[in-house]
Amino acid sequence: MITRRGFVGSIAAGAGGLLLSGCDKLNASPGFRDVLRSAEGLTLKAQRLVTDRQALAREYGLGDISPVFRANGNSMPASTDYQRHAAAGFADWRLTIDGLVRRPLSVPLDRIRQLPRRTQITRHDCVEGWSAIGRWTGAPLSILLDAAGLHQEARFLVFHCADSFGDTPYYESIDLVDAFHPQTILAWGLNGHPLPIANGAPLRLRVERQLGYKHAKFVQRIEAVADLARIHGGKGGYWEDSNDYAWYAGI
Ligand SMILES: Nc1nc2c(c(=O)[nH]1)N[C@H]1C(S)=C(S)[C@@H](COP(=O)(O)O)O[C@H]1N2
Ligand SMILES: [Mo]
Repeated sequence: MITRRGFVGSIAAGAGGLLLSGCDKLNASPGFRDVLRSAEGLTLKAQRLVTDRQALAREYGLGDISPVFRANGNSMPASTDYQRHAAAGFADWRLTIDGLVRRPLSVPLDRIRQLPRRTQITRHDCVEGWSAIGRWTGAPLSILLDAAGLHQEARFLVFHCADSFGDTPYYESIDLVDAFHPQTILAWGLNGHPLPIANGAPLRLRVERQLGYKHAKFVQRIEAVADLARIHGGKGGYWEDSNDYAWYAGI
């Protein structure tokens, strides 16, 4: 469900006071229409695959929420920069959106919280064999992408995170079908509270049609790219590069 709180104003200083149209119908967003247009040349079979991928993940009721949403992987980034932000309640945290975009953005966390929000109760499935149901609230990623304006060549989004395993930062990537999926949000709330650090504060990706490791926590930068070859090991994500996990982890 999308609810609109207050006005939808200019999104970021970096964009010189860009105004959002504030469309409640995300399917009408220019970015999403680009994705569909690019599907026009596809065969019927390929079109069906794209259509399947636009289906919604199941949403649950309030009574289904897990008493504890377990934290997995890194639960506290080690960087002093991150810990300084955490100590300050992320008051000066900004999300960078750059790469193949017309208007690179540096968006204050507050602005992201003021955008139209979406709340969804979904089940998270980790490959390690556990699941949990949580109520996520955040900004639809499509709104931010439309504000940044993807270049025609952009085909993937890379999420650069604030945490690392050893010397390697965590990163993940998705294609534009998932990027503009209505349930794909940058979540800042879990179960009615600010997103806990262990679950990826201040912003974490929810990409509900895919397995847990695709849901990047501690997101600080989103980079639009034409291909994944030059991103770290070239397979599109930390686990993909280090342990050969599948890049597309659909459920
Ligand atoms: N930045 C970052 N994102 C991450 C991870 C991580 O270690 N670092 N772990 C992944 C894995 S394997 C899972 S199952 C989920 C866990 O999310 P949770 O801690 O909210 O349960 O986050 C994913 N995203
Ligand atoms: Mo996981």
